[in-house]
Amino acid sequence: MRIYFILFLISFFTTNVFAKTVEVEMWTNFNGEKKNQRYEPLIASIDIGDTIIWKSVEKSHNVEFMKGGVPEGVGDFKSAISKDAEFTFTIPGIYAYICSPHKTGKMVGFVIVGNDKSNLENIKELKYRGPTKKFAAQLIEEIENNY
Ligand SMILES: [Cu+2]
Repeated sequence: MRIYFILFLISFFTTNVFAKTVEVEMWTNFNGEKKNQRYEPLIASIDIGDTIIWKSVEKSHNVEFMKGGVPEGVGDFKSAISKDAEFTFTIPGIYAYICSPHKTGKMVGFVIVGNDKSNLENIKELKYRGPTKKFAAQLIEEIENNY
């Protein structure tokens, strides 16, 4: 009996048995506003082991991790346009992602995994282009102050 309890404890601490799935929506006309393309929520704070599903609520969007915008050890991720996308986050830190067709059009989002903001400086120094630059700066300020 005791061995089962020990095995249970080991599995409990090596996998997140409470792992959950969080939805982030991809919008073209968010809130009924024309060309208000964005992710909702813009910032998602999740636990290690959780999965995000990006829902293609309106077409022509995807998810692409920014180069240098993820914690060390995380590989590239780029999803198909107009399709739901899914990623399970096993490495803590901040993830910056963009929509490939709208990376200069303010379509940027962030995921914070395991309350770990240790790569915040890297996230600040990424090359955000066009109007995305100002928008990303606002979101990063919010991450810095409120997460
Ligand atoms: Cu887009």
